[in-house]
Amino acid sequence: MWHILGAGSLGGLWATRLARSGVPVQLLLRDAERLTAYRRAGGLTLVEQRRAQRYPLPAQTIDDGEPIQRLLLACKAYDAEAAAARIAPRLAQGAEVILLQNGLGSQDAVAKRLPEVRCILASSTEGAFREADFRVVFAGHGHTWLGDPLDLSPPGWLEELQRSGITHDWSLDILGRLWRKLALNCAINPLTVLYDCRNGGLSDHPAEIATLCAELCELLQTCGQPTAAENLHDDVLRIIQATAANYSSMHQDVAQGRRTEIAYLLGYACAAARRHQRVLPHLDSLHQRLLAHLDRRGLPSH
Ligand code: NAD
Ligand code: KPL
Repeated sequence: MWHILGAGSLGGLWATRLARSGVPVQLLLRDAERLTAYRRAGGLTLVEQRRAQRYPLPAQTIDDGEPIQRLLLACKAYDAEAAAARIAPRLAQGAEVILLQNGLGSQDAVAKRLPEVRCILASSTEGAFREADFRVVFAGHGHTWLGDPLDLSPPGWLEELQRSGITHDWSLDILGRLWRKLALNCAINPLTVLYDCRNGGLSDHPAEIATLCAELCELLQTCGQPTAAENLHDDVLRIIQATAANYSSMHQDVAQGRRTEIAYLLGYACAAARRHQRVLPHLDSLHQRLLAHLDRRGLPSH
């Protein structure tokens, strides 16, 4: 049984695909009010290639008593620690928790809250968004890497992901994967917010991108992640081209007045540089400009 906390975009995408391949899932909703709204909606709807299909998956509140053996934590990075603390009493001996959060920082916070369970970290390039409450649109196929820096042995249930069409690999260097994605997101997302442009609009700012990539590479080396630094600049330019017509996830968050995950991306990068007493002036200035921008829009800085 997969318990899935967070019936949002990625949680919904995982829950519906697991369930339709015959894997038992149970959704965990915030409170009785959300559970009532879910039941009124008649289940979770997944929209794929413009075709909508409703899945009446079983759901309960996060405070229900049933013990949990396998949990997919599918909330935003800024909600992960509080959600973990709330679910902790339900986790069975030897439970596994899969952390789907982007960026870095939330995984350590969750692991500290749950010292008795195995935390498996994930990094995903899949794309999904919520069109309405309990209605998720599968926007872009991608890949998910899973791994556990403390125990390199793959769990037996990866086969269930395969069967469900969740394309994935077990990574022996999941921290390197997460650092690489963080660096890509730091090089692209904040600038798309500040210049209010699609990813392709960054082609007009080659020098700024190059300087940021150089500082991000320096940071990755300093933090013991040299592999994550390899060809970073080339990869950033490739992604800008390949996703030229898209708005970055951070741009979408800001445009829709939603809280961003800045503290787990650029905020985490700048804090890591400070911890290692590295001066990275362009990264720092980008962080300050982004914080000021969010503040002007009344959005939180954490
Ligand atoms: P989302 O906002 O669509 O969904 C999160 C859900 O978690 C929401 O429904 C929210 O109500 C729920 N939640 C939060 N706290 C809860 C609690 N205590 N109890 C019950 N439910 C709770 O977010 P998302 O887009 O699915 O993103 C999740 C993570 O995955 C983020 O870190 C994001 O960066 C990452 N990610 C998302 C995508 C994507 O395409 N959406 C792609 C790659 C990575
Ligand atoms: O992952 C992304 C996002 O929008 O968050 C891209 C644009 C691919 C890289 O930053």
